Amino acid sequence: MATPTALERRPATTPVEETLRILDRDGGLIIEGMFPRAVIDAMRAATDERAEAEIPGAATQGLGEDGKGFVGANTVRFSSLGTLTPAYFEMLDNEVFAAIADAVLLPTCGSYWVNTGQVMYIGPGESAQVLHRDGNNWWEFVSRTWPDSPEITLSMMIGLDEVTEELGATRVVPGSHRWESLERWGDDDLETVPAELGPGDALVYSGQVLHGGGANQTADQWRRAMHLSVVAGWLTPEESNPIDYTTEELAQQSPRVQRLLGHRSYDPRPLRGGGLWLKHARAIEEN
Ligand SMILES: O=C(O)CCC(=O)C(=O)O
Repeated sequence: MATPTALERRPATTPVEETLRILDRDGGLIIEGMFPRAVIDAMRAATDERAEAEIPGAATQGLGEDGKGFVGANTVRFSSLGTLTPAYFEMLDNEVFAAIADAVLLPTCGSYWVNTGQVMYIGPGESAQVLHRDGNNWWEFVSRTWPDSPEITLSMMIGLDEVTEELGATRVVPGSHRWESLERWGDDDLETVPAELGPGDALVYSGQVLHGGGANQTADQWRRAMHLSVVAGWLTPEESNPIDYTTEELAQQSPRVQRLLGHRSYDPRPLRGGGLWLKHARAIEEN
């Protein structure tokens, strides 16, 4: 397949079947207007304030100094977003994303939960992030099953502001989710296309597609975006979301939000096997 020169863009009203068709073919697409502007504005106000207190380049994601090519030397990253603003819970309750994630992930799990909910503000002069597949977090599984790996994780990059190529829009290698070799890493210059976003637009992409944050080519502007991803409930997420919130703090949230944040147990249906993430041998919500 020839590499497309741009990712497909569709409005949030697009039937899920059409979204799934493009996702399956290219590995990612942009859904315009996925999140209401008021929610994005509330999120952005909270994250801008918090970003002021962060030291650029301080993120490590457990990778230490060697990981700067991944987390960035002039990039601000932080998580636990529901502790900053309730707008995060509204973002988690998004019906459009739920329909896509259900279709992509429920064939391989009874339920899924948040993998990562993280602000990624790329600073002026930052170089491009190394291209990677989000599914490689579960390398022991993916490396044994590739190229027939089932989908286990689904991700979004969400614009909190205008995200242009110059500012460091995420770069995607369309079709790389179908490559035979997991060791082929893609060429930044030849094979990637930028996912430019407006506020509230989302790049939705398979955990199997190569992508990475773009270089910020400006001298004084930040790329304001956030990442939100989910993973099959039988896998350990990248972030320890459940311990960010008490049961009481999530009591008013929907069952979907409670489940996404690990305050409900894993329901194995319709698969065989017992429940997971139980408390006193009962589902958390029954305790
Ligand atoms: O910042 C971006 O555009 C992408 C970041 C990313 O893919 C990651 O850190 O896993």
